Formats: sequence, C-alpha cells, structure tokens
Amino acid sequence: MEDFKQQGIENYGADSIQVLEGLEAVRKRPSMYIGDISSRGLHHLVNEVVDNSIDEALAGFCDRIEVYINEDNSITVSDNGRGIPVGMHEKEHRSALEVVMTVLHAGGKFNKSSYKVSGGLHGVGVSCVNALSDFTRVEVARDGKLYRQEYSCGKPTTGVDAIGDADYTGTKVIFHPDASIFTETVYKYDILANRMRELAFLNAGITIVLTDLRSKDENGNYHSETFHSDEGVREFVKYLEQGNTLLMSDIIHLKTDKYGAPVEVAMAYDNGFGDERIHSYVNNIHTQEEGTHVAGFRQALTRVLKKYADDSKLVEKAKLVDKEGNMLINPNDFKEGLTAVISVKVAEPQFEGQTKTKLGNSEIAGVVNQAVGEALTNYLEEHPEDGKAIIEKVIVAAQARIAARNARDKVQRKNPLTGGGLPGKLADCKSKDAAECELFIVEGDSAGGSAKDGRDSRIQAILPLRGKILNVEKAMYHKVFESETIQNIFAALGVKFNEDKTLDISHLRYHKTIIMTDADVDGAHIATLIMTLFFRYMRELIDMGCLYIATPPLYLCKKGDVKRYLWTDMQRQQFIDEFGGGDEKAITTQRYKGLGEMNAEQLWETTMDPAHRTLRLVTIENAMAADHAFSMLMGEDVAPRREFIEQNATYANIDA
Ligand code: 0RA
Repeated sequence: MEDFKQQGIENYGADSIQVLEGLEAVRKRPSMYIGDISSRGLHHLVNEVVDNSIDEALAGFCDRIEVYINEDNSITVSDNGRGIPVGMHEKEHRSALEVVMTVLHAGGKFNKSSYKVSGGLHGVGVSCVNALSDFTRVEVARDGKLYRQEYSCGKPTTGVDAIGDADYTGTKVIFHPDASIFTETVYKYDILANRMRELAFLNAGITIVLTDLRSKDENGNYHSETFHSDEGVREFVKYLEQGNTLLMSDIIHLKTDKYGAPVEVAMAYDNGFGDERIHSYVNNIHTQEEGTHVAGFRQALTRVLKKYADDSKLVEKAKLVDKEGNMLINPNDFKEGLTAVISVKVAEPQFEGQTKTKLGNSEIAGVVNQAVGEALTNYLEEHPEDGKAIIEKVIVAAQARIAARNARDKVQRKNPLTGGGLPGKLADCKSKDAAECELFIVEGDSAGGSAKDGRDSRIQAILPLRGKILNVEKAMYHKVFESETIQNIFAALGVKFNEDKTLDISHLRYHKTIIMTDADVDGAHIATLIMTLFFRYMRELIDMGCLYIATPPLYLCKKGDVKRYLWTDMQRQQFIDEFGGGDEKAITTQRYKGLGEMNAEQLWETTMDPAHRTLRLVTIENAMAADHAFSMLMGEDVAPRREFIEQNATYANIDA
C-alpha cells in the first residue's frame, strides 16, 4: 500500500484496476489477444514482455534489456528498471506483482508512461503471456530485496516470496510458451534479432542484448548480439542504406516535440532508382498501412522540395515546364531513391485499416508536416550542394517517368496477333480461372522445354527466361519497363502500372507464380533477381502470398530397384546408410547440376506435381530486414555484399 502511494499510483484508485476478464478467456481464444497461435504469435509473446521494459526505459528508469532464448525455447527478459511493485494491492488484497501478472490489462494501469507501446497493436500485456505459458517465473529486485513468484498457465503456483537481498533494481520474466496452445514452439533467432535491432534504433540510448543459449559455435560461444544506437533513427537510415551510395553529404535527422507530439524522422536520398522506402512507426509499432504521420511527411517533402526546385530554376533549364510555365514534376518524382524512417509517439493512437496498422489521428499529419517542413528547409539552406543533387535527381526521375510512360504504353498496348499481348515465349495454360492457375518462371530454354512437356497444361503455364534478368535495384525506372524479359513477366502475369506507379492487378492471370531455377549459385542469384523485381515493383503479390520458389531435388540415388529423389546431403547420407550399408560405393548417385538434366517426367514428379512437390512461399516477415537485405545483396557496394554472403552462407552451400 505504502508502495503505491510513494509512487503516485494512488491516483488510479483501487477501482481502476478491476478484474476485467479472467485469463481463461485468453487461453480459450488466444488469437483474439495475440493475433495467431503460429510462429507469429509465438514471437509476439517476446515483444509483449520486452515492450514493458521499453516502457520502463521510456519513463527514464531503465537503459538495459537482456533477452535470452533458453535451451528449452523458454525466454528470459530482464531489465534494470525500478522493478514491478510488489506491495499489497488495496482492493485485490494481494501483491501488485500478482495483479500485474494475472489480471488482463492491469499492467498498463500502474505504470504511467504516456506513450505506452502496450496501448498499441495487440498491447495485451504481460498477463497474456503468462496465460499462454505453461511456466512463468518473475523476479523483481526492489527495495534491497529479491522477490519471486511462479505461475502455470497464468495461475500462481507460489506466493510472492522474498528470496534474498539485492543491491540493484529490475525485473526478470522467464516464460515457456504452452505447447498445447501454439502450433510452433521453436524460436527463430533472426525474427527476434530484427525486432530488437529495430527497437534499439527507435529508442536511442537503450542497450538490448539478445543471446541464443540453444547452441554454441566452434569456439564455444553462444550467438549473441548487442543492439544499441546513440543516434536513433539516423542510424536506422544508415543501416537501411548500407550498400547504397548516398546522394548527399549527411542524413537529414530531426527530433522534436515542439509541435504537439514527439516526432523523430531521418531521411536520405541515394543514387538508386527504386521507389521510396518509408518505414513508419507509432509508439514503436510498425505502421504497415502508414497513416496520418506518413501523409504529413509526404506533404512536407513535396511542398518544400517543389518550392526549392522552383527557386533553383534547374527545372526550367531542363525544359521540364509546360507552355504556362508549370513544372512537369509530380509528387512521385520525389520518391525515387528516398529512404526515410518516421517515428512518432501518440498519447491515444487510433489504429485503423485491415491490419489495424494505419494511424488515424488527424492532428498528427500537421505535427509531422510542420516538423519535417522546418527541418528540411533548414537543411537545404545549409547544404545547397545536397539540395542541387536532390533536385537533379528529381529531374531525372521526371524525365524517366515520361520515358517510362512511353515504354509502358508500348508494353501495355494490346497486340491481337499474339493472343492479346501475351509474350510469344509463354506456354499458357488452358484454364482462365486465375485462382487455380500457376505461372512457372523457368531459368533457361532447355529447362523451359522439359517444364513445358512435363506440366499439367490445364493449370500450369511456363515462361522460360534466357540468361540473367535486369537487376532492378540498380536500374532506372524506365529501364525496367524497357527490358524485354521484364515486359514478358508483367505481360504474362497480366499486371499493369498506373501513371502514379501503383500496381493494377485487376487482370492478374495466375494466383501462383513459381520461380524455378537451378539449385546452384547462379540459380539462387536469378531467383534473387526475380524476387527483387517482385519486392520493388509487385510487392502486393508477395503480401498476398502469390510468389513461390520451386525446390528441385539435388540427387537421384539408386540401389537395385529402390530409387529416391533427395534434396539434402543429410538425406543422401541416410540413403547410403539404409540401402548401401554405409558404403557410398554400393549405391549410384546422379547429381542434378541443373534443371535441364531432368527429363520432363522427372521434373513433373519431383518439382511441379502439386501432389508431391514442395513449394517455398516467399514472405516478407519484416519489411525492414528485407529492405536491408536487398540493398546489400543487389546494391552497388561489393564489400557489404561479400560480408553479408559470408555471414549467410547458405547459398554457398547449395553448390557444395
Ligand atoms: C508498474 C509500476 C511501475 C513499474 C512497473 C510496473 C514495471 C513493469 C515492468 C515490466 C517489465 N519491466 C518493468 N519495470 C517496471 C512503477 C514502479 C515505481 O514507481 O517504482
């Protein structure tokens, strides 16, 4: 009781913390609380706990958070904050710690930080995590003592026990997700690392350490990374631009709350020609569907750059004006090569849209517009060389847009002689029901031939590609539309591009596009080029789950009458053990170097037959990670690419 009064918590009054719902409700309908019970939900549990520590940090009482993936796939999150209060809760007649851990939505009512992460997306609090864990232990170091309580499925199994002394403060939560609830119970390091990295960029000054205790490397060390940013979202943009060449001397960065809400924005132009990459956040939540904060950013960007371009007279010189003297520049011309991170804190965020990740608060548009307008104007004044470089880039973008319109018109004009504009190389399927149709994009003409002969021609279409396709990460927008290979892909799919670059998929011809390349480094590279094309130009199709990668086998192993297609070296070793008594020479192995070595029947059996094949769905778990990966893999700088490939050496192994 004393405890709360000292902390000023009495303001909330005993009534404000009510038993709203039992945790049984959470166990009955977990998806309602954490989105889903698959991998996403599993990882969401960690975010939910870390968010509480971040809130404590934002309140100014914590600067270090440690996250461990334990050997049994339980998770430990500890922080050096004040520690969850353990004193008696007046109305509930039990420890505040127990209330926070076992009552839905109770946590938020205690901790008075105004921009709570936990007000956001799922924001259900640590009690939800407790409900969905078959074991939870909380340790609180506070007032010189260490307290501990344990739970099972959200129910306390011990009291709040003082178990020792502590000369520090903080909270440690250990939870083990309940396998009877989750369909996936193995944590993926990378998913957690991406989120921790993002949180470190978004909350400058906090150190987050992630350690995987499940396995050691050859030196006996656990895999561990420390995420910390002194420069906040400025460093975030630096990270996203790694591998690209910046067009300007510095990254534009602003951080202010003088317009009514805390706003932090960083932005830079690079010399690439892809569309803008804007990563936006509200209270640390990634706003995938954007919203008023992004709208405000765009308004300011267009307004300030338009004025600057006008004043510079560069546009006139480039003859990009009509008869009335109006600039032939449109807002999209400011998007090319732009990378920006927008982070705002909103006291009562309204989230809208399909995935509830679109900020609706109208006042925030003005806040961001003013903040960015002022900072950008000042920056351009102080860095006229950068201003000039940006405007020149915008001019090139406008010229490219006009060139692209011509190229696109050419592509999109229907040609009745070739079946309504379909590419001649396409072996189309008979069905016209897009929902059941599949397009195989196949590397090489010879593999294309086998695929064509082996397919189910009712629903499977084949588009063979010759050689490499254009790297759209480096190519100018209109070059993309001038590339015959890419024209063929767009035309076969039936997609079009509007004047504002948005994608029109109303005439999409296949709901599945399957990339089928050789299982070697070149094949992996071609697959990456095609994925880059989809990521930068047809992102919606990835989001809709329309893009797949075929997995052709690496080996055909035989022993007598037994014949098996095998995909990994481990499978081959098993075959050797099982049928050759461990002797490699006792079996025959055919190693498929390329798709072309398989005949039509083999290709159908192993790779194309919907009843037996394995397709890998291409997803974007995390737009930030994908953005970074594509810049690194496909950008101009060789050094980070080499480093990246060395660290993620799975491609190299394919050819081993
Ligand atoms: C309620 C009140 C106070 C702090 C916290 C909760 C708190 C919760 C979590 C969860 C993870 N780490 C945490 N750290 C703190 C304020 C306590 C005070 O005023 O001393």
